[in-house]
Amino acid sequence: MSTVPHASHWGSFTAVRAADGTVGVRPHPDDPDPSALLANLPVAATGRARVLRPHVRRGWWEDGPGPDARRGRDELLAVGWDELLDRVAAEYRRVLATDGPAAVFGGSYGWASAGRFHHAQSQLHRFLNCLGGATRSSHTYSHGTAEVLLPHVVGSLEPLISPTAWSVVEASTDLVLAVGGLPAKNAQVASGGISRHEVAGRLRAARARGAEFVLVSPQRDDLAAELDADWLAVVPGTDAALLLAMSHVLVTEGLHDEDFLRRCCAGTEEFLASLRGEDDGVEKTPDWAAALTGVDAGRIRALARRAAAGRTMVTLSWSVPRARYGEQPLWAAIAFAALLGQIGLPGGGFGHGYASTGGVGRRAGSLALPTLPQFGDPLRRRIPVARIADALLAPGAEYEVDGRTETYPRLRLVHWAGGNPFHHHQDLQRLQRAFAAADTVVVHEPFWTSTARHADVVLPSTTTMERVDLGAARYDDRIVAMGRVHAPLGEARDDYAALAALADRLGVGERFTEGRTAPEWVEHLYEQWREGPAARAGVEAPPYAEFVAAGELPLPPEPVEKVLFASFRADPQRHPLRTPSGRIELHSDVVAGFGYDDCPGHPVWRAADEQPDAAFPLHLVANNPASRLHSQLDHGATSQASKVAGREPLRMHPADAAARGLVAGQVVVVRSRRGSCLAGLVPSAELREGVVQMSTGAWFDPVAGAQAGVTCGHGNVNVLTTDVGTSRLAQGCTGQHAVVEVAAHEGPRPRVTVFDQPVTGGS
Ligand code: PGD
Repeated sequence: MSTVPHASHWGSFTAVRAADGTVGVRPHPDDPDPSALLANLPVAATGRARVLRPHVRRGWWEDGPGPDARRGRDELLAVGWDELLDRVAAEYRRVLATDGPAAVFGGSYGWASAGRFHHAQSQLHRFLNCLGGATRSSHTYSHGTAEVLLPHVVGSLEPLISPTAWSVVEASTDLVLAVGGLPAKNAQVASGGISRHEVAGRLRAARARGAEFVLVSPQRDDLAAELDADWLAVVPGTDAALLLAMSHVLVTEGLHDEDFLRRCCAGTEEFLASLRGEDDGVEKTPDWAAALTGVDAGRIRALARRAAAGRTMVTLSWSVPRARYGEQPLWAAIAFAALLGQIGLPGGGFGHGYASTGGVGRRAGSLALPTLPQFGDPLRRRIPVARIADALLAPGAEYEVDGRTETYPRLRLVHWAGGNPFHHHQDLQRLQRAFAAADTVVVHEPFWTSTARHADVVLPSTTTMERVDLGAARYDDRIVAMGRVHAPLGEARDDYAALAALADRLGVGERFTEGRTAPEWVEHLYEQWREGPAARAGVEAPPYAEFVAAGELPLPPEPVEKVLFASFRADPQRHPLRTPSGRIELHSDVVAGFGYDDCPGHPVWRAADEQPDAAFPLHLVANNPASRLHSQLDHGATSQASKVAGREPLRMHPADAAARGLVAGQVVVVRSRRGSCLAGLVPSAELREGVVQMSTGAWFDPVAGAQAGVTCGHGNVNVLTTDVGTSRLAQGCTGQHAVVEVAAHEGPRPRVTVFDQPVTGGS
């Protein structure tokens, strides 16, 4: 038996390898609340659903590159690394010679795996930068809307990256107003790694001290039951209306802080005029909001008064803006917090994304981490991350974003490593058409995800357990010496090795590798960090060999218990925000100047374009899963244990189930205007009536679906969602909501085949 320290996005752990090769995991002993997702990891070492050899799509191999609707349906051929990389290099030469680097899409969005050196996008971006760059993506699916809006409103991304520390909330907040909740499942995950899961403990301690919680969400279990929260079961997509009405109550009852508004905010008059209905003729009263949100007007009034009566932290989850007009609830939450006048005070104000990952609100280390140099992107051509299908389908088309009019480039070669767009993107049938428009799709993947199955070239990647690396993250309190747990399965190679071999063929091998092997790079990055940022910060880091022997290196805790915008509040003249006014912009002349009717110059409420109707009467909440990280290791033990009749579970209020004659455990078909999928029914009173919930991340299984007369036989929720941006301002992801109908599934039940090895031929 061997034991090896290791790290993942959902926790540090010790990998235990038995004599028969099986791998087990033991959580880090310092972790007070280890994640159940650790149990998904052992499947990676079994070979199930692993890409074990390089593969190529027959049509591409035999007929050459070009748009092809057979992508995703064609036969895959197992071929040798060398012959395949020769062909990929030839395709790179062709595309670069005819259309230049902008015709290569290297955005390659995705969470990939923990590990500073082997981080898949960093590897791919470095490789592409050696070749003159590529079209990349800007912002994220997680919080892309906030990334565009917040600079206009508060001048930075601080509320999202490093809001007031959890320890301050725990000690000082009287009322946590959690819009979108503080779901424990999301706090179990943090990009790059997390050694101690603390959020549940922080919340428990705050409650024990006397803090009270109010949950605004269509789902009651978006906040732990032990916190005794008052639950406002809003209609999905109406949070902005609720917050505007609560703002209206503060102003009409004189509960707003005029001094704070005068000193620290700009555009207050325009915002207040809009609350009075002077812009659209609609006064934003609690009665107005009650009809939209489904929350009684009396409760809205009472909540506004309660928020003004003590120290209130307004939190908005990252999920709420991930919907059409998602800019509005975020801006409305900031405006409500501004009216309360507690921004910059301990435990008051607002934060965006507490518990959306385990990192937000934890120590935000100022210490730079070991980082693979990228050389800089010479092209600097970006598309908004969630507009990938638009770009592939409409080269040359104009689109608007953040006040600019841009043009989509003609994308010929799509190169993806460390992401799963056939899980994460919306309207997957449209994405299939978009991928069909490319000349060539190259995917590096350890697993036969649906993205791998939609590629022309599939390069088998190692998993983290097959390589050494440095586990470190901005919010974590240690660096982990990630050890190699077992040898690569099949012919899998590190993404670094695959890209180095391709770089060699393209004449940039020496530049890409600088003559180092992967283990040499890991040691080099550590030593550079030890002698540079660590030494400058007074961190006594041992030499690499000693660090590896110890297994991890604790990092010093942050000295300050951060209060967001404390210095700004204390002296807005000396510490202005980086907005045009230097203050919090409740109305932005810049945004107003863009002239966007879908995102005017101050927070408003907009009804999503699609509303429930006779054909699709149910709201769907398509949120992140509890049983896996996104789509990662969907075939692992925890994720598989969550399935119902082998399908992704769909939760539905018992009254809605009864009205349709549906029972627990039944296989149902979920339909929207875009597509349909099978699911396993779970009746649950944790939901508001009229709302169903299904998590993202079940691997898209269109083959089985076609046999059953549905789009996906397994339950990938993104066959149901709409592929439109939040607004012309941010063009963010809107995957969180859709409208659907649910019915019993009749007829033969297709087998879920997406975890099987694909049927392949030989070249
Ligand atoms: P993951 O499943 O994490 O999803 O989308 P994302 O693409 O990040 O995909 C990571 C992939 O990287 C996996 O397939 C994994 O196997 C692969 N991988 C891991 N390690 C390596 C490696 O070392 N090398 C290579 N080559 N590959 C590796 C997540 C995205 O989904 C996000 S962040 C959000 S917040 C969105 N949320 C929603 C939502 O709320 N609702 C809907 N409907 N849709 C969403 N999609 C978005």
